[in-house]
Amino acid sequence: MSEKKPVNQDSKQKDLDKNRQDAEGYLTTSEGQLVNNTDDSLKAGRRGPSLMEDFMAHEKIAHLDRERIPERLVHARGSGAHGYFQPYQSWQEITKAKFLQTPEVKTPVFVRFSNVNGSKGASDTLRDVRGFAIKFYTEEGNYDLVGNNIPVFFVQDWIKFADLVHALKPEPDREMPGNSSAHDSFWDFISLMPESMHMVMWMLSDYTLPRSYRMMKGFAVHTFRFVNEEGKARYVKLHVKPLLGVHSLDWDEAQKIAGKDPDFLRHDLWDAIGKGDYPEYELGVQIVEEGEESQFDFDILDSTKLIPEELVPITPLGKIVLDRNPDNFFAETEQVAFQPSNIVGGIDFTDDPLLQGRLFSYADTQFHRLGSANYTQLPINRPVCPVHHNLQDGFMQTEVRTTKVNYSPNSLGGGCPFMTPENLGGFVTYPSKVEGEKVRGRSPSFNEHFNQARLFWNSLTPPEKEHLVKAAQFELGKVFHDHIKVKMLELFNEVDHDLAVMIAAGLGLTAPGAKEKPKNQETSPSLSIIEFARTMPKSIKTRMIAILAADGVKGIELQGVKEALEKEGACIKIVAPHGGKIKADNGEEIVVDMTFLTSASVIFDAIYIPGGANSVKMLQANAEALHFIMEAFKHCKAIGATGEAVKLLETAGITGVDISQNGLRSQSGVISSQETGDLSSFNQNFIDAIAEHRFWGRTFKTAVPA
Ligand code: HDE
Repeated sequence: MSEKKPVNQDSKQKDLDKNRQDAEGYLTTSEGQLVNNTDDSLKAGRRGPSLMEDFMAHEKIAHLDRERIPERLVHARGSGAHGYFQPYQSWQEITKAKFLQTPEVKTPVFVRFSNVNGSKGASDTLRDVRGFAIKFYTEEGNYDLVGNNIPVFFVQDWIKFADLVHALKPEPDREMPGNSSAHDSFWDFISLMPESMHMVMWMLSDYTLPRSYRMMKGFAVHTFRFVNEEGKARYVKLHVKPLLGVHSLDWDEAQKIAGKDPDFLRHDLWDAIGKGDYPEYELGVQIVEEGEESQFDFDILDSTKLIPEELVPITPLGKIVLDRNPDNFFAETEQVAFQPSNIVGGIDFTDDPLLQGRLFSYADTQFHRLGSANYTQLPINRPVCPVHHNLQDGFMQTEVRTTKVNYSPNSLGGGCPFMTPENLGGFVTYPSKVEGEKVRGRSPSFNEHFNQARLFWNSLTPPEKEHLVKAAQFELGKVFHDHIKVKMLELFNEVDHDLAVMIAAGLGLTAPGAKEKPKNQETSPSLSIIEFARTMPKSIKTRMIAILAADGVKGIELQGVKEALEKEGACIKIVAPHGGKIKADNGEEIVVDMTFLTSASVIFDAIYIPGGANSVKMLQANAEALHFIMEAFKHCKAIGATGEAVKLLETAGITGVDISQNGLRSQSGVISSQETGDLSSFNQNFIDAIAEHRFWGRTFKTAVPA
C-alpha cells in the first residue's frame, strides 16, 4: 500500500525550515547547504588550476550534463496546456465513467499537441500529422485519450508501426531530411503499402498544416467501447472539435513561417491562453450499437477507416477548456506520459489490431524515456485520486512506504489493498467473446483500401483538391527514384484517375490508363475543412491582424478600424518601418509593436493599411512593406485599405482582382474605401472577410511575385 507522505513534510524538516527562515532566498546546493559563490570555480591561486574539492562546481556541471532525456521517438516536439473537461449532461445511459456523469463536475485535463515526424527542435509548421493527447485526471484514476488530428492511420496492424516510423524518419545513412516525409524511403514504403492510401490522402491535404492548435480537430482513431452500469456495451469513435473551427496555412506560408517563427504554433497557444482567450473544444462520440457494426462496407476494427458523420452523427458529450499555461516545460510537457492503456471503468478497448499494440508500446517507451518504473509519481502524471498498490522500489522511488506488507493476499495488512468491487467503479474488462486459431494474418474484411480514400477526395472543394495535388507533386517531386513515383501514380489512379493525371503532370510522368469509374462516388462534406467551416459560427476572435503604418498615418482611420476589429476579439499589431513610436497626422503618438524587420506577413491572418499621404508615401517607397502586402495577397488573406492607402494596393501589384470600392463586400477578400467619413460599412465587410479565413479561390495570386 502506498502512503503519500513526502519526506520533507515531517516535523524535523519543519524545525529546520524555521531555523533557516532568515536565509530565505539565498543560494543553496541541491543538498541545502548555503553557498556563497557559484560564479567562480575554486582555484589554487587566482590564475591557478581548478581544485577537485569544488563540490559547488561539480554539482552544477554534473547536473547540466544529465539534463536531457531521450526525446520521444515520434511526437517529439510538443506544446502543452492545462484545463478542464465538463460534460453537458449525465451520460449514464451509455457509460458508467464517472467523469461523464455530472454536469457540475469539472475534471482537470492536461493536453499535449505535437507533430509526429519532426524532432524536438523541428519547426512547428512544416507538413506533419499532429498529435492531440488528453490526460483526464478523473476521480477514478487517469484516462488518456491519445489521438491525432486525422481520423485514420497509415497501417492496420501494430507490427507494421516500426517499419512505418523507420521509413518516415530521416534516412539512416545521412539523417536527412530532418523534418519532412518528402523523401525516397517514406514513399518507397507507402508505394508498397496500399492500406496507407486513405491516410496519405489526409496527410497531403490541408489538415497537416494547421493554422493553430486551437483550430484543429482531434480523433481517437480506433473504435472503443462505452459500457454502462447495466453492463451494456456500445462501439464508439471519439472526436474532439475546436469551437474556433478548423483552419489551415498555405504551404508556401507554412514553409516561410518555419524560418520566420519556428515556434509559431507554440507561441500561438501560449499567447492565447496567457491573454485569457482560452481554447475550447467539444468532445463528442459516434455510437454504434453492438450487432449493427456489420451495416458498414468496412470493418470498424480497421483503423484505416472512419465512420462518415453522415452515417453516424456525432453526439456532443461536453466541453474541454484550456485555461492555464504550464509552469515548467520539462516537468510538465516533456515528462507527461500518455498511455492509451490508461482507461477507466465505463470505457474499454476493442480488438482493433492497431490499438492492441499501443496498449504495450506507450508504457514501454515511458520506462525508457523517463528512466524509471516510477514515472507515474511525477507531478504531471500523478492521479488526483489516492493510489493503493503493491508496486515497490525502483529508480527514483519518491514515496517512503511505511508498511511491511507489499503482497497480496495478506493477513498482516488486514488484506489491504482490497480488490475493488465493480459497483465501486472498479475497471472490469468487457466480456466480449473471442475464439479462433492462432494465426499470423488479417481478416479479409480489412482488404479494401481505396473506397474511403476516394470518398475523401470526392468530398474536397476545388481549392482543397488543388492543394492536395500540389502537395503530392511536391512530396514525390523530391523523390529520386522514378520507379517509386510510378508505383505511387498507380495507387493514386486506384483512388481517382483525374487525380493521378494531375499529379503526373507536375512530375513530368505519364499517368496510368483510365480505370472504369467505380460506382461509389459518394461524398461526405464533413471531411472538407472548407465545408466544415460553413457549419461553424463565423468569427475573427483571436485572429492576428497587422496594421501597416508610418509617420503621418491618418490617426482617426487607424484607431477607428483598430477599435472595430478589437471589439470582435481580434489581436492587432502595429507594424512600421521603425520601432518605438510613429506620429499620426493628428499629432497622436502610436506605439509600434513590430517592424518590417522583426515581423512578416506570414504570421498574420489579415492586414489593414490606413490612409495618410505621408505614411502611404513612405510605405510605397519601402520594398519590405510592398512585399508584406503582396505576400498577404498571395496567401489569400483578407486585405483592407482606406483613404490614400487604396492606391498602394496597385503599387504592390494587386491588380486584376475585384477590389471592393467604398467598403462594399468583395468576393476577392480585398476591401477598400477611399471614402473615409464613415467607415462602418468598410469595417463590417472587412470583418466578414477576415472571418472567411482565406480566399483560397483567389485568382491572379500566382502572378504576384512574393
Ligand atoms: Fe503513438 N506513440 N503509436 N499513435 N502517439 C507514441 O509514445 C505507437 C498511433 C500518438 O504527447 C510514443 O510517449 C504505436 C496512433 C500521440 O506524449 C510511442 C502505434 C495514434 C503521441 C507510440 C502508434 C497515435 C504518440 C512515442 C501503432 C493516434 C504523443 C513517445 C500501433 C490515435 C503523446 C511516446 C504525447 C506517441 C507508439 C500509432 C498518437 C512510441 C506502437 C494510431 C498523440 O509509444
